[in-house]
Amino acid sequence: MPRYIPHDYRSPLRPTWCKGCSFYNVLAALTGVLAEKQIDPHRLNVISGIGCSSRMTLYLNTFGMHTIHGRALPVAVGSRLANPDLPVIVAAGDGDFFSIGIGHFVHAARKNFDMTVICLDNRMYAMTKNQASPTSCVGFRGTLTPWGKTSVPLNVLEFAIACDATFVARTVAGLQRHMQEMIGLGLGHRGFSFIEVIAPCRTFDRAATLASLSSRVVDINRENRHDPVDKKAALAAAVKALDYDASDDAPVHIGVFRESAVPTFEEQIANIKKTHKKKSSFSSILKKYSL
Ligand SMILES: Cc1ncc(C[n+]2csc(CCOP(=O)(O)OP(=O)(O)O)c2C)c(N)n1
Ligand code: SF4
Ligand SMILES: [Mg+2]
Repeated sequence: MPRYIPHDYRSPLRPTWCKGCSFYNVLAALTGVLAEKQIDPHRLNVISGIGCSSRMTLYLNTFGMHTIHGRALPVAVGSRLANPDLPVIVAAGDGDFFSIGIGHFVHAARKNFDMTVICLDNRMYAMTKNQASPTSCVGFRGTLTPWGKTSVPLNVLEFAIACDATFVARTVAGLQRHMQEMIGLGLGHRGFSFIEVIAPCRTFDRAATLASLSSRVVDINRENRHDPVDKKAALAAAVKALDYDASDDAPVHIGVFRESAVPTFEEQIANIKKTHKKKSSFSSILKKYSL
């Protein structure tokens, strides 16, 4: 008999998300995976930033911190350093990770901190009522771009692979089983795992529906036999990730784009501590530089 069912990971708070928001599906996938893996709620830390997506921590019954816009990753890094035995999930929006917080993403990925990073990508700032984000399409009309956004969208998969994230995957919020599979693989991966969940905003984006996005997915691992271990192949696959913007029936590529086995930051620090026994105190450092 399993000890936990998905409902056990839900807090008593009722989500304030709009009716039909795709984030409900992400919440269901997350609690589904946690139950599948029978993770103790008190053995998990879920960290978010600020945005509709970042309200995720409030609806979970685990440890968690709903932090500051763009600063979920530094807080997650702090949590990993303070208690490397406590697994960390970071859930936030495209604006949070790739606008204000993009610098943190580069270094957390590159250093390979062991955490599962889920980007709920609705390709806009929804909480502040419809502004363009780095992942919005060219021509996106929002409150601050009434004549259309001019810059090209950031391809977050290509970017994460370039930052040497050791696990990079994509799914769609309309595909419950696939979403659970990708989040589950990310949780099982040792190191920085990044999962983009395409999760459109029901209120400000009536064009991108979950039904349409889900109906045109191509699973790159099962259908294209993509090998995520090969970095060049991973980049080549990721370059095509935004091709689905071209037309309403263009394929949406999903699956594991990149996977590599590299020691985590935490493992490397533990190793250094083991092999370099000589302790140096803060006061001895100050003395060395006559401060
Ligand atoms: C430091 C700071 N800058 C700006 C804001 C205003 N703000 C709140 S949420 C948000 C954008 C949210 O976009 P995203 O992270 O994509 O989340 P979504 O609401 O789309 O899920 C902004 C700019 C803030 N709260 N704090
Ligand atoms: S504004 Fe959009 S993203 Fe935010 S809760 Fe409503 S539907 Fe979801
Ligand atoms: Mg967003």
